[in-house]
Amino acid sequence: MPSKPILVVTRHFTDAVEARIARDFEPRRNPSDKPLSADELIAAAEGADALFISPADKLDATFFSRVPKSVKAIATFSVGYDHVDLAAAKVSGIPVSNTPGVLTDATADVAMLLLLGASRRAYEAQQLVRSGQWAKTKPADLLGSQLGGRVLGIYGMGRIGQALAHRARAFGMTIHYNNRRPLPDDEAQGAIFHETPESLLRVSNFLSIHAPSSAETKHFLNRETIGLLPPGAIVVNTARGALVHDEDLIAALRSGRVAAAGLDVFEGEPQVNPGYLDLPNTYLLPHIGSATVETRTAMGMLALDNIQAVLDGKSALTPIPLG
Ligand code: 8YV
Repeated sequence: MPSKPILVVTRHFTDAVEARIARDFEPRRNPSDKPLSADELIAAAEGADALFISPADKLDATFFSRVPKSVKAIATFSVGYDHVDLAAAKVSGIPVSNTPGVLTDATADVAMLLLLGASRRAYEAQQLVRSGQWAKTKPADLLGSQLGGRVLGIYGMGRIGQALAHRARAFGMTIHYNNRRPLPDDEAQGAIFHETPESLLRVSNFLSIHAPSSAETKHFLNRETIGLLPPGAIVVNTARGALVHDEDLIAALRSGRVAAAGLDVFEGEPQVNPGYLDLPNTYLLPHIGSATVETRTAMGMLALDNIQAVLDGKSALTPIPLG
């Protein structure tokens, strides 16, 4: 029987994914489940056929200049690939794949949770219950703002943006969006296209960020763009922290220019700008957008399908476009 391919597995996954890894590969595991250093990843890759990585592994130009020749496939456990240097990946000739599609609903659910959590002051409300102060509340306390009848601006109308639009419509919101291109009518479902982000921001009582992280989108939400939002707007981010200039958003949350923010992602995470932590009008989550058993299993299975396909001499099912 031919030996199984050697697979470097940098994190621990759901039981079903782990069982498939054990069945189909000779795994080289990271016992600690903490992100590996660059040197540890290169050492683990020596003689391996493929790498199963996560966004915590930074595949930069140095990585691709050092990655052992034995490595024929790399799969990241994420739809986002801002941790991969695409130009260097292309030069290396190693196909890199991601996991689009399978985490759309889970992430849109969390965006909806953030819209509700931020608008209904869920953090303050939780604190009140847990601190035993509930009895002291008055009818005018903890008033939030309703979603129905308000405009939700979606910046980046890909799969997740569209899935959020679908949910938000059921809450009575009107959907506006900015995207590189307008969507066909059957995908737009009545959502109103804006040619520019600036035009979108001007009408967005609620803003949800769904664009990928890139040099162009870095700090998209900053003092200037926040200034275009209607006063008292609510901001939600489930995409990447780098799209938000933290100090500018924190200042706007302090002054009330932005009424509340719901954030699942942070620049430099797992570190969080401490300015967010003592603000009552923030609803903060630790990057749980895709964190359901079903979704994390589907992500792992797709990543393994991609690796298997490349090792079998085919294309990955969902390759990252390397240009
Ligand atoms: C992470 C994500 O992959 O898919 C993405 O781009 O950011 C998430 O799904 C997940 O948190 C595991 O690291």
